Amino acid sequence: MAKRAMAWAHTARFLTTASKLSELPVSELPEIAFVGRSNAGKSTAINVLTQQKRLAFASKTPGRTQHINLFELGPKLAPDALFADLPGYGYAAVERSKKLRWQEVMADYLETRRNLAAIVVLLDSRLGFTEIDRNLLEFVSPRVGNGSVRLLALLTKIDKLNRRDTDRAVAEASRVIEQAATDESDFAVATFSALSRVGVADVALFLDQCVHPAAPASGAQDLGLPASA
Ligand SMILES: Nc1nc2c(ncn2[C@@H]2O[C@H](COP(=O)(O)OP(=O)(O)O)[C@@H](O)[C@H]2O)c(=O)[nH]1
Ligand SMILES: [Mg+2]
Repeated sequence: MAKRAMAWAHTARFLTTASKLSELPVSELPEIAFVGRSNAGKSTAINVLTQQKRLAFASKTPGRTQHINLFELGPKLAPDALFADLPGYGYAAVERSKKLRWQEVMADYLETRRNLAAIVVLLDSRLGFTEIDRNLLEFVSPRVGNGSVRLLALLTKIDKLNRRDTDRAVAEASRVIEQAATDESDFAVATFSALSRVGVADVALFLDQCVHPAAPASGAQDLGLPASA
């Protein structure tokens, strides 16, 4: 199962980039949005998940990618899903006016994008949900709560934490989600490391099942646990 899900994730290819919502193509394909603070490890995670080194530019300069980048997945002639890489938020050095504009674009996107099927929130496992991530969680929880959108909180850079701190980070993230969630079954927490590749298969499975819900569900139940950390 994981193998098939990972092979599917590897089919990702660049589709288009947009600096505002009106530039995004309307699509009926289920779309998975990747969001997170600048430097949370979003670009790295997308690159590892799709096994493509520079698909989402892992920029050394946080806050730079101020566009929504769309990637297409599935067979070339019959694409079955889209990934949307949203700009990182919370980077202090970004000009205030630009920041506000981007918060608006992102809020609009998360609220109105019709084909949105899942949101992956990337969190540096050493920081967990910061205030700005909690705001985002609260903002999207109505859409997640009504069952149309699923949410995965991904604790990144888990290689930086020992076992005990990993357990603590997972418990804390789960607690935050429980507070925001109306229906917990739409939320999941997973650990991730681009270095050790912990969680790569779990994320692929989660996303694959969001997009292909008829597929057998083995493995998805493990997502709440810091499995192989
Ligand atoms: N140790 C470790 N470092 C990571 C991991 N993922 C990302 N990083 C580092 O964290 C920094 C930010 O990563 P990046 O993917 O550019 O973050 P983004 O701003 O969210 O796109 C970079 O220096 C990465 O090398 C990980 O799994 N483990
Ligand atoms: Mg990035």
